[in-house]
Amino acid sequence: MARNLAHKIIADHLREGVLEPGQEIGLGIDQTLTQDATGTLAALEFEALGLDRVRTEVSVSYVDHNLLQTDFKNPDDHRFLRTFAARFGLWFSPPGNGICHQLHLLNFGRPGATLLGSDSHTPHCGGLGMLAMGAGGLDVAAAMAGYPFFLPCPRVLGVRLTGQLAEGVTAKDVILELLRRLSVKGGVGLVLEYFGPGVAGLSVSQRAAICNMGAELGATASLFPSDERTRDFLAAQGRPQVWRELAADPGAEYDRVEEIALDRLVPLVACPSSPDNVRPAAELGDVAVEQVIVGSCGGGSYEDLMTLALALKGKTIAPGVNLYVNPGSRQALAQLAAAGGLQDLLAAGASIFQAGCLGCIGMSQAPATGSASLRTFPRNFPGRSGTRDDRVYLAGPRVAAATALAGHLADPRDLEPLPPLPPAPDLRPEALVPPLADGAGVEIVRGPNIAPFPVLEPLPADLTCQVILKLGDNITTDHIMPAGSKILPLRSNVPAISQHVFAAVDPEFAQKAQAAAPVAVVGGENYGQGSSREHAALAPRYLGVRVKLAKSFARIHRANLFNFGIVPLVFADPADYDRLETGARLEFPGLAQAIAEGREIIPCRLEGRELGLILDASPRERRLLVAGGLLSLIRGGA
Ligand code: MIC
Ligand code: SF4
Repeated sequence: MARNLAHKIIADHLREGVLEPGQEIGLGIDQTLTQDATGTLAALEFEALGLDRVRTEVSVSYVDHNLLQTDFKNPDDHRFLRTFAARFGLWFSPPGNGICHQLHLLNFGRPGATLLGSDSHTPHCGGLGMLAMGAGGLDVAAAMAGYPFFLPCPRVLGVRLTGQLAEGVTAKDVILELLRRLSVKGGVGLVLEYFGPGVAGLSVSQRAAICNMGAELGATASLFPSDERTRDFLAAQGRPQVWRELAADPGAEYDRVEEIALDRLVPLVACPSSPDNVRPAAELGDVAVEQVIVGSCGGGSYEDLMTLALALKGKTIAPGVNLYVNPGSRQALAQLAAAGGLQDLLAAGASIFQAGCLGCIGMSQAPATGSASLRTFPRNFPGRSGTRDDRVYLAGPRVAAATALAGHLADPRDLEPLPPLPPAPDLRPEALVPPLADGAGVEIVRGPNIAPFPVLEPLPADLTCQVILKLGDNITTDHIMPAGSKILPLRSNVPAISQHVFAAVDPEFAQKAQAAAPVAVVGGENYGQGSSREHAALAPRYLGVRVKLAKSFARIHRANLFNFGIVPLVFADPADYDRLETGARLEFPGLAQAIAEGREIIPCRLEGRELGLILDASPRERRLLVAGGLLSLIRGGA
């Protein structure tokens, strides 16, 4: 049978289950990545598994998110991660090297391999033809320990590309076009596999930028074939030996196919405050912009930075605009400098920052009150920039350049065409620390910022809980567990960070939950979209949230809920969502037994009436819930 590439890679790595969409499968994981904001918990979780060394081909611990060192917390965590990596056989990437996804693509990714990362943009490496997926830290810790990664076997959406990108249009416009068509929940349960004659015209870096924001569609992964462009990219990175040609079999079938004619795309912009609120740049010219930032994992490659530099060469940015450049990697910055672009950016009025996530996760670079900010980042969820009521627009580097020059949102096709990009200079200055042959003697240094992992009790036989918060559709993990420069440093301290759960939605949430525990939260469609942060499950669980009811859940958050023993239930009758109000008391008689017995409808009473609530869970996921979470299950010897 002719197979698509996604199913070929899955079949090659299948350790448990059968390749049937929707069924739970266990995949062998070749490589893992963690970053500092999710990595400290993942490290503590790995330690709890009791192994002496990681059991993967490559595991890398990157420091890229928590770069501000305003007190001891972030540097303590970085030292912990450095010594943890040395102890357990991981590569370590110190602060300043760049963003995990950019670095992994350049230095470790290989076609045909699987990669699991504790960051939702891990699918970036799909640009190299690898099956790269985001997950919670606990799943990544388990993969580091050699356990399979469990997920519902995805369906495959083929995206057939034809033609070539027109002048002024960038790779970002390809994924913004898909977001416009499919919405932030349009990719749930899917791998997006790109194919067709348009693929050959895209560089690996452009392909990766497209795969990166597949996360915004809720997709499990995004994937390009591995071809001559992939071979040339790997050769330029000094890694020609890892290349192999990979593509779908001729005539391979997809569950559905979207067609994109690259030559017909126009420059696009995602408007506040959702990545799928997409409109053509040409229609937005009246929006004044005070801040433009070029950078991030999905917009800070050498090609992105050099595109900006070419567009600004010999010009200066509009008065009143702040233009910030956040290189995705140290390599990109070095190449930009060697190719002459850095000089052009400085002369145009840009400020150059260190390589890292920075303003993308509210680690500095917050916009001024009431102002609009245009960024080449993957996300613009409300308040994520650090400024309340922010107005963040997302676009590619050409729109960013045109906007910085005009002082308002602008269409780059109104400027003169750009010359071709100079090839990337052969520079690889990354300061990556390789694993030790034997780390047994290394002392792991823990600062006071690292609190012991909380003990999570098993599920009680019967449960009564009060609904203390009701929310709408597309609630993000940024709503549930906000990030930013003040809260991110608490990622290694669950009791402390839990006090900020839902802080921007209901500042009293933590107190209410602790006072009324056990409690429930109600949401609409696509609950928990966005980041992989497991804190969005663990911290509410710590406060006493035992049940979440929603119309549907986003993939990574759903898995994190199981991992930390919160029961994710879906309304059988969507009208029950409307009937349920804050303050309602839900009774779940015999809950643990109903879950253990594999019942799909979970008995629940609301004021004497039965509510139809569905638990769509595998036998493995049911065991997690009953035990109170994965660590409790493992500690209990299961
Ligand atoms: C994000 O872009 O939202 C983050 C910050 O990179 C998160 C990870 C985190 O919360 O630490 C993600 O994408 O998973
Ligand atoms: Fe970092 Fe932003 Fe990418 Fe998340 S989306 S990894 S915060 S650059």
